[in-house]
Amino acid sequence: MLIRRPPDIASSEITPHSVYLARRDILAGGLGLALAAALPQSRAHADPLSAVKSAYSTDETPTRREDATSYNNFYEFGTDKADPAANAGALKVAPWSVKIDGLVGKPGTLTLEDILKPVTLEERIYRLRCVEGWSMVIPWVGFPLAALLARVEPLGSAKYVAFETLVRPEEMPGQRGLFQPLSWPYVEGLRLDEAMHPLAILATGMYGETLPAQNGAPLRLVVPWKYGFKSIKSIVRISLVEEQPPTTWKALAADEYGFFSNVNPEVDHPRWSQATERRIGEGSGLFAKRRPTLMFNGYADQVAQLYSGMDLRANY
Ligand SMILES: Nc1nc2c(c(=O)[nH]1)N[C@H]1C(S)=C(S)[C@@H](COP(=O)(O)O)O[C@H]1N2
Ligand SMILES: [Mo]
Repeated sequence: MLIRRPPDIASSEITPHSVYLARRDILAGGLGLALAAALPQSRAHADPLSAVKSAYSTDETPTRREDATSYNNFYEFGTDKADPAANAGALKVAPWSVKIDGLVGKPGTLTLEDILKPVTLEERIYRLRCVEGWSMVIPWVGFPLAALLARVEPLGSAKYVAFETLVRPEEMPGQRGLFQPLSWPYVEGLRLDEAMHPLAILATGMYGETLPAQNGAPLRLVVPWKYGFKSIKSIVRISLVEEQPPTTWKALAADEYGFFSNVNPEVDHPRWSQATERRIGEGSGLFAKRRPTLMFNGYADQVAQLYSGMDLRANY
């Protein structure tokens, strides 16, 4: 694998300065949830986060923002963990629109502003568990994917949701040149009932600020009970479909990465154990602590029923 050392660029230089959202007032939502969103005008003048935690948040200590924004997987910007932070500043995130098509009553292309207008953003602290054995705890700012899907009115024949990332080689160095680690666009998918689960969110921010490009600006999926690669970044298309859609990592190595990719400490990756994980920020090298990995990444109470009766070894 080609490894390049990226130039050292301060994170303040690579954060998009555009801001899509004005500060919103804290609202009390249904089900006793306190929902809120407050996004700063820019990183340099970041307002303190006044959002109230969603009922779906963990109370674990968040990973340091510097770690969550400098140790990334976003192969469109390179395969090294430092590449996205070094290269993603070139991504133009405004204007942005998402095509929503397939088996829906109301297909169309929505701008990011259209998508966000009717939603109330919530702060939700979720674990993101990567398949290679590391995890982070990130305060996301987002809204349930179900809210967007309901707006476009899925037809009865829709069984899966397919997602696509931007293809723009001029801005994405991983999409040009001799070494192309993946085929583009990066694609992912969920079963419709998984996509409608309230834990599945579309995030537009983290740490009370708009998403840094390296974390998937301006809109990315977060599915906290699945391995990290399901959480597709910089989404430009969402399609409702009848058949299970192709997914990037399964297309590359189907014996290693399945469609479901639920975090499961009992089902090893063919090349490594999935029983433990390293929490980013908790020591490194010889001093790295390892934690036991939890079934469904700790969200079993909420999501296990989605898979009742399924053989999770066969459906990895
Ligand atoms: N488009 C796109 N989305 C992607 C990836 C990618 O390479 N391209 N990498 C995935 C993987 S493997 C992980 S672990 C997470 C990492 O998200 P983070 O960098 O915000 O922690 O993004 C996922 N989403
Ligand atoms: Mo990953």
